Formats: sequence, C-alpha cells, structure tokens
Amino acid sequence: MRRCIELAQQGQGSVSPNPMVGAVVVYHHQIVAEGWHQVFGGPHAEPNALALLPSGVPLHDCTLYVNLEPCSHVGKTPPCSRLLIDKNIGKVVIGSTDPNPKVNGRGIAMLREAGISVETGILKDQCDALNKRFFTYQNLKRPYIVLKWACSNDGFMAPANRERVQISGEEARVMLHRWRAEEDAILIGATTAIMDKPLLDTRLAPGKNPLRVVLDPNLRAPQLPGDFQTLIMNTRLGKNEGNFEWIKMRQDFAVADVLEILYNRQLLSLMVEGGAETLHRFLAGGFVDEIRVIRSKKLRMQTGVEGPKISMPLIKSEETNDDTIEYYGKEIVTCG
Ligand code: AOF
Ligand code: ZN
Repeated sequence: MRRCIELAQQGQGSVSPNPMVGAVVVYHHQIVAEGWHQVFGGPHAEPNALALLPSGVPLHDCTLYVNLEPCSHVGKTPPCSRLLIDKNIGKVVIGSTDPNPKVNGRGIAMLREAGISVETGILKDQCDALNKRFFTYQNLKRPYIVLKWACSNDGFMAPANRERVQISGEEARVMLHRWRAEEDAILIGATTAIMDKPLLDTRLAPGKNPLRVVLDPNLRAPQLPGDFQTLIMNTRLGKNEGNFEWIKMRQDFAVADVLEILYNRQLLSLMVEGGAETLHRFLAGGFVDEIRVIRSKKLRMQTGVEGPKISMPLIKSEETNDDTIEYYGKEIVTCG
C-alpha cells in the first residue's frame, strides 16, 4: 500500500479533479506490475497496472493493492471493479473507500458479490491524507482550504500603512511556489491585489500555475499582472477577456458563495494568501482545513496589521535559514 501511495503521487498536478490513485499487483509476495492514474480523463490506476502484467502470471493467484476503492461506474472509462472481476483477480486490498456518490462502496460490493476476497482500510489514514483535497471536495462540497500568511517574528503581516515589506526569506519563497503548484486555485482580497500586485504564479518551482481568484466586490483593484487564468469576483460586471473572467455576484456576497462557484468548477483545493481581512472572513465562516504560517526569525515590527488568531493545533514546524514554517490542522497533514 505504501508503494501504491508513492505511485499515486506521480499523478499530482495532472489528475485533479480526480483523486491520486496507484495500484500494484502482487504474486507470491513480489510486485509483478504497477500503475497509476496519470492524467485526468485517462485510464485509472488498475487498468494501467494490469496492462503491464507479464504474460504467464495467473491473475487468480494475484492480489491487487490499490489506495482507493476500484470504481463501479461507467465514467470516462469502464468500471475498474468490472475489469478486476472479468480478469478473475484473486484478491483485492483497498486503502480508502471512494466518497464519490457514483461509487461510495459499490465498487467493494461488486467485487464481493462476484466472490472476490476484499480487504479494506489498509493504511487508511495515510490513504485518506493523500487524497485530502478530493475527500473534502466530495464530502463537504467545497474545495479543501489552506490559509497561508507570512508574519514578522512578533506576528505582524504588514506595517500599519500596509506598505509591502518582504517578510519571508528565499527558501520559504521557493516553498510557497511549491505549495501553489499543489493547489487548484489561489485566492486574495482586493487590498492585497492593490498593494502587492502579486503574480501568484509558480516561477520558483516546477509545476502548473493555479487559477487565480480575486475578491474585489467594487472593482477597486487593477488587473493582476501576468496572463494566467484569473477570476474576479465582483458585484458590478460579468465578462470574459482572454484569461480573465469577471463573475458578477450578488451584493454582500459571502465566502460560501465564492466556494460554491469554485465547487461547481471542480476545483478541489484553494490556498488563501491574504490579506488579513480575507483570512478573517474564511476563519469566521469556519472555511479552513489547514493553516501555514511563515514566521520570520529576525524581523520584528512591533506594530502593524496583526496576523489572525489561530485556534487549530500545531501539527509540525520546520526551519529554514530565515523563517520558521508552522503547520496547523485538524488532523495528520502528511501521508508519508
Ligand atoms: C478508480 N481508479 O485510478 C481512479 C478512480 O471520470 P472518470 O471516469 O475518470 O472517473 C473519475 C472518478 O473515478 C473519480 O471521481 C473517483 O471517484 C474515481 N477515481 N477510481 O477505480 C482510479 N482515479
Ligand atoms: Zn476506476
């Protein structure tokens, strides 16, 4: 199952809104074939693994391990459970059950009804953590939400005049770009868009650029630099111009309205990069799964815009040369 997780992770960044899935076939205690879901719309992990099975290996004497319940629905590909039944697999070992209402236990039931021995819940916590974004999206009908901010050693995000001050060091900036590549969307408020004019891209790390989302009810902010996909949530106009899309919202629209739009666009995850007011709105609504704080080791401000109070437990912290990276969450946030 650990190998399944490793394989699955190779789909990171190219399978969303699908989950990351890896599968291995074991014959006489040895892995004889492996596969993973590589790209959205492409074949699932199980057919990819079975396609590489060496000839002469009898599948009815093999066990297939997979970190997510094999699917039971006809989607972009035929159901994996059907394939495993037709190929006469000996046994199936599963990590997480699939919360997608099209599957949700039916894959396991199909296999069992066909007389196949099925074991479930193996390394379940790690398998659930691997697909925390997909699970949150399916179960809560909203993207998985990471709140992120950088602050001085004494907890200030910006000086009182809101001028841009470089808080985090080089290593933390590279880390942030890696984080961005892991999420489907990045969101900021109008004040941050006006004061920082951020690119919100991933130029310092490999990986795709996430969709950019700006909350700008009264269209106060100039257009963000860079020609990347961008949504501007506002109350004035709806229009499309190249990569930029203005979405007209009702007056006094709430965070929940924004999340509903992101959900309908099948965005599994969102990183909120500030500023303080936007972070507060997410926290006040309880729309948070994880918080990451980049805290400077040396910089002290004494006054300014304070970072939000955190009521989640500290899960771990990491040191870079200039900063301490604090991770807060409800549960285990790693899947290693
Ligand atoms: C599996 N194996 O490797 C994956 C599964 O649109 P489709 O047809 O690709 O189906 C997507 C759904 O299938 C996805 O939402 C999830 O429920 C399941 N993903 N299932 O048996 C896999 N990636
Ligand atoms: Zn499948």
